[in-house]
Amino acid sequence: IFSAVPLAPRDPILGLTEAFNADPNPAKVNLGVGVYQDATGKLPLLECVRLAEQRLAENPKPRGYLPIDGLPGYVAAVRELVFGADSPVLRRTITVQALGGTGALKIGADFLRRTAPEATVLISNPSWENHEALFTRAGFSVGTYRYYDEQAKGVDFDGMIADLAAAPAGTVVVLHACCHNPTGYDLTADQWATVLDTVRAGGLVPFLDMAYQGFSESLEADGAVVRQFAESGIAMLVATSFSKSLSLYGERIGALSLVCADADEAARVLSQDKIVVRTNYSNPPTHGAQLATTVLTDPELRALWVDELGGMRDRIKAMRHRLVAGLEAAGITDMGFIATQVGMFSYSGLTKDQMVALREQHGVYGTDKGRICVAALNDNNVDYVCRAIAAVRGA
Ligand code: PLP
Ligand code: TYF
Repeated sequence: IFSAVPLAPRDPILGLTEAFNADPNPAKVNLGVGVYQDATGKLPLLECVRLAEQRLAENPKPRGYLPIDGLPGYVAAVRELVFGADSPVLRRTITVQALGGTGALKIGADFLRRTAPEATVLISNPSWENHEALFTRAGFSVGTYRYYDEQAKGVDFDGMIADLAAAPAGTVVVLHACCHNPTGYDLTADQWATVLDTVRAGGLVPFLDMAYQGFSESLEADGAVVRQFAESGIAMLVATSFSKSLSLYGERIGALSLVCADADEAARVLSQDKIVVRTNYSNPPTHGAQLATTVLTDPELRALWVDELGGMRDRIKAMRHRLVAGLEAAGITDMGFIATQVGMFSYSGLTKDQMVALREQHGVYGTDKGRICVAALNDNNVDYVCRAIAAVRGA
């Protein structure tokens, strides 16, 4: 049965980490995968998480199965974080715990595929590599809407709106709520309002993906788009994740929320989402949910989290400026746009050949499309990266 199974290509991003790990170059720098590293180049264990873990360990609990839709306290805390504690939409919104943002997208995709088998999916061009694969595997035909304007180094907003306006009613539109991956270019508040009008007028189904809440401006500001969509009265889905914001990548802790027309519809939608969960993995794991709930619901730990998240955000911004300054010092004066981008990533404008040369000649790993993870830069590697970029640019 397995003899004819073909070898599948590696994940374009996670595959880079495998290549990085195998590289003997002592100066190597991994700017491939989107993982935040601290000023010493280490994956942080946030203090709020360490304290939450300590509290859980002091009061150990048995590990029964969770409800299919997740730990009730977790689900409630996520809903309040994403939509606001006093949001009018909570009574018609359901939330299920998910295996990271990816798991949330997949529950949503499987649910939509059964509910709207005729629908197609549109993702931004470009988008997170896994969007296309995930929705395609769920059975959808996946197209793109224009997003990145390479010449202008920004968003091709007119192109985006034209493509959304041309989409048939019922089309599922995947939107990055903040910190667009891979480009680092987000929409302005006015542009979001136009997107919402276009989505509503066209009867499209927005699926907001918010993997980086808190990494652009603040938890509140970054979540504003989700609230605006939710309160507009249209049906929508939101995938959220604590992988980055709590540095809990390996706990696989996220959530899918669906904003429905009324409470009755929400109950029916929840019942279907529970079938998706049950037939995939029955119910979610306990530990990450307990950690996140403890941090979100304890005022002291939550304040600490907001502070630590702000620290990660500020450090990334500082590294963007360091990178631009270092590039200028190395003779590259046309990459100042990096300081205007937001989130963990920068679309650097470097070509595939330059990215390959960065990797092979300098041990600096980014994606072939020119994406680099600025959240992995620090004072010890940024000058090396600047010199490497200058070398492959021929400066
Ligand atoms: N969506 C986007 C846009 C992402 O960049 C990521 C990154 O990991 C995810 C979803 C998935 O997040 P998670 O690691 O929580 O599954
Ligand atoms: O884009 C990134 O680098 C992050 C991490 O299959 C990631 O979103 C990358 C690939 C993947 C899962 C997570």
